[in-house]
Amino acid sequence: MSDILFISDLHLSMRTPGIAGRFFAFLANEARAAGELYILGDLFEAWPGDDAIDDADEPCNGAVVAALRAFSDAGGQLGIMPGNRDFLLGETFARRSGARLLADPSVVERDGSRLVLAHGDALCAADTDYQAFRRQVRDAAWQADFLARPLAERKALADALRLQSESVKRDKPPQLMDVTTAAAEQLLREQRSEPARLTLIHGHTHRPAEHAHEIDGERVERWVTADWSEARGEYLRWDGKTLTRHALP
Ligand SMILES: [Mn+2]
Repeated sequence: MSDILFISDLHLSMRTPGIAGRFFAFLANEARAAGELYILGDLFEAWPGDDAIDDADEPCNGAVVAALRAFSDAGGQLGIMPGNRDFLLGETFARRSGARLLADPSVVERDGSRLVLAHGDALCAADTDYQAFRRQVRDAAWQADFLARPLAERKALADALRLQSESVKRDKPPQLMDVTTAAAEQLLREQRSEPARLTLIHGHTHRPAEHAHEIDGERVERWVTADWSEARGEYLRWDGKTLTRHALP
């Protein structure tokens, strides 16, 4: 029985070579030894479309796809969920990296357990402005219109959106940008299927923690993955029974 590893929120870009270096080492070592890796959103800081893989101005993108490909070519099972930063990860990216693109939410059933996987942004239900924005950019017509623009224009738009979202975030109360208990419990109720034991794993909030919920009398754990920085990274390991949290220096 192989282990499953979970990471999220690396926010890879040219500006953070330390994170990319740690990720490449993690793929070649811990992830390859485990054999199965799920990336739960925001692997990239921004993703203007799959033609970004070959963008000569962003060599980090192609290097990441090559490292993912090396992992999957070596037999590694790779599932990647788009997050709110890289929601335009598409089939070309999946094919070239050897990854399976995961819907948000997704369920992994293993050893009598149901692991519910989400990025986490959809569960920040109190942030109604953000939820309206999320609906807009997840709309197929909006995405088709956006992807029809030249790459340089898409990159400029993505930069503008990022700067806008960072300035809006500074003005919002922190509790508004967290997962609400109601949204988490609604998702868990929808995904409950007896007798399997249920666990929710998500990222996005950059508030790594373990929370306990009670769903119809059953205790359910919600594990929040950590974001990575230049100084540190982290992954969760599922050994078939329990989750554990591991630091990467
Ligand atoms: Mn996110």
